[in-house]
Amino acid sequence: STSNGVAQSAELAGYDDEQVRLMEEVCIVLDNEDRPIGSASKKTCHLMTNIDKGLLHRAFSVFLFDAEKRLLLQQRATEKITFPDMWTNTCCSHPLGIPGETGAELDAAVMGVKRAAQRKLNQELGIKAEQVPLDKFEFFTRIHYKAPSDGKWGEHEIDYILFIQADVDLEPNPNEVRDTKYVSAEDLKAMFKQPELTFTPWFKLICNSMLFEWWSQLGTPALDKYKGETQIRRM
Ligand code: DMA
Ligand code: MN
Repeated sequence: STSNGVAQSAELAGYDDEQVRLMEEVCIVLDNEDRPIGSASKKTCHLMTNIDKGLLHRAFSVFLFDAEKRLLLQQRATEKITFPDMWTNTCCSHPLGIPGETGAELDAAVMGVKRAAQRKLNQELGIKAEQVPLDKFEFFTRIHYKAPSDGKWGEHEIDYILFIQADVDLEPNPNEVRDTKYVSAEDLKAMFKQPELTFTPWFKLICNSMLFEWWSQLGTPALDKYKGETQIRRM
């Protein structure tokens, strides 16, 4: 019942049916400068055998803050094929090779990831599009990073970092999200000290570099200087 037969069923045997189905999504394949050079399935893009040959794709990471400037975290569902059960930022996924989500120039690419972010905030957390309008998302920068998950699967992405401050109603999809939690910066730093909690590699990279500085200036004009960076940060 899969589009590419035996290889797919072998590699994806034993995983959750819905997460296996989502591995057929079409991701945007990039060169090192974030120029789209083709497309490939989510499955193809996340196999370490392909990543080790240099395969790179486009992604986004949303950081959603409430009116009190608390960050919404999610714990990934046990059903996730990559990085299950780990705590991470509000929502991550990929713009797809569908109308509105692709883009070659930076402005168009940013619009594409905002649309993808709105789509996935709904699919993962049940947040209605009206509560996260596209013009409320702020694009900061892009990070290029590579991280193995479990030997077979991993990430190699240019990840667009988006902030949004909005009060939202949550209805988490249990196939995607095991738990959610609003945290202050101090709460998050305390979570990092709890040995039983694990965090995704991209979230740790962003926490260890820009997050706390940006977060401390949320809602002030001083934040503006960090927005819309054109350089890609290699991490
Ligand atoms: C992929 O996230 C994107 C980043 C930035 C790691 P994901 O594994 O949560 O994607 P999806 O929700 O589409 O499975
Ligand atoms: Mn990815």
